[in-house]
Amino acid sequence: MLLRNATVATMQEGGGPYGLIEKAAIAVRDGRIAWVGRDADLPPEFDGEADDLDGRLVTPALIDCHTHIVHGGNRAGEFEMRLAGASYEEIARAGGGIVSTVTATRDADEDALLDGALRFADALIAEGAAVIEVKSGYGLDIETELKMLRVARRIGDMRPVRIKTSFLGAHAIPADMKDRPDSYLRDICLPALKQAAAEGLVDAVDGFCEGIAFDAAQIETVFKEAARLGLPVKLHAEQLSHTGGTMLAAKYGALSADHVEYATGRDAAALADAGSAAVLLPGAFYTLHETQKPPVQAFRDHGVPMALATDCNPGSSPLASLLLTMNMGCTLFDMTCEEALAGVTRNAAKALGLEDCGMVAEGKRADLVVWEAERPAELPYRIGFNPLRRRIFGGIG
Ligand code: DI6
Ligand code: FE
Repeated sequence: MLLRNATVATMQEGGGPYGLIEKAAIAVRDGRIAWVGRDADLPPEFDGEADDLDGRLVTPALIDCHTHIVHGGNRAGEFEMRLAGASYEEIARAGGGIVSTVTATRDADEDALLDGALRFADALIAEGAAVIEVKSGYGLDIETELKMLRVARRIGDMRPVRIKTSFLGAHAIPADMKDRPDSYLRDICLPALKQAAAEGLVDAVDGFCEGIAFDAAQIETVFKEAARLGLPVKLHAEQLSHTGGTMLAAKYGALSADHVEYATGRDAAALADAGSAAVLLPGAFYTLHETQKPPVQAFRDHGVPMALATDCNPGSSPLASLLLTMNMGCTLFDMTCEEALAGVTRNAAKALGLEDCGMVAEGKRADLVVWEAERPAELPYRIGFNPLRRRIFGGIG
């Protein structure tokens, strides 16, 4: 495959805004990018039959590095309750929230869960996603946590997309163990993690460190097990309050700390030292009418890579669009358009520990999107409009 006369946002660092190359060519061989640069400089060995893109924008394919797309049921009723004045935390404490999705997920069989998840995956793919991270965490028993992860893997068999799984057994305390979070972790969560890891179902280990979920000491027991199993960690941290999750994540060299609205400058420094990314989730911020914005300037100052993701889930972020997520990153979190695009490409790859994607560069996978657009700012700029023209996955498409 040879693409010519393109405007390529390579997203390579140090190459000016967006790593942009105008009048560019991209040569693809064996599903990888064999060459990218100015059209005029194309080496003869790559010359041949080409697609003339007429100046259209090409970016790396998008990456959604934080989703909960495998789940049963929906929570439209809670949406109505929140509109009538109930808070997310009140609903969670009253047995709604995550725990209600747990019931629906336990009740659903694998095929039904897969059907539901594919609808969200398809929406993400239609906007150019090539990698989707999928979490467990709506099972809270061994059988259902494993079922969710198996369904997540099956998405990758059914669609041209790569799936990265995160075990999120420490997401909530099941209703029948409400007052025994430590027993839940010891007797269910950790055994589920061990079994899921033994079956090759886990790429990373996640947790929810929050007043309505687990404290940092409890999450640490899960991280210790992850370390024993040789699995990387990530964490839902400082979403609704500051509970020290970011520091814990940094201590364990996490791939990322996610949400992080209540993170401090010290947290940002710790993430930078640990080489962890901050994953910003404006869909949850928007849905919950939050007002505390993540410390974007501190992340910039400390050089923490900022990723953006949908957090697609039935409760706090019923959002299945990375383009809208980019728009929200700009409008709600004051990110630049370049930061928004890096957030769903290069930095999303970092948040998943992936080194073979997220940039248009020699040797990376040929996961690309051709947009009906001339410049990168057109992607986060529009709302509810998809300018995708062509999606290339592993050199095919
Ligand atoms: N934080 C979130 O945003 C999701 N999980 C989490 O720990 C919310 C999940 C839900 O409300 O169902
Ligand atoms: Fe989440």
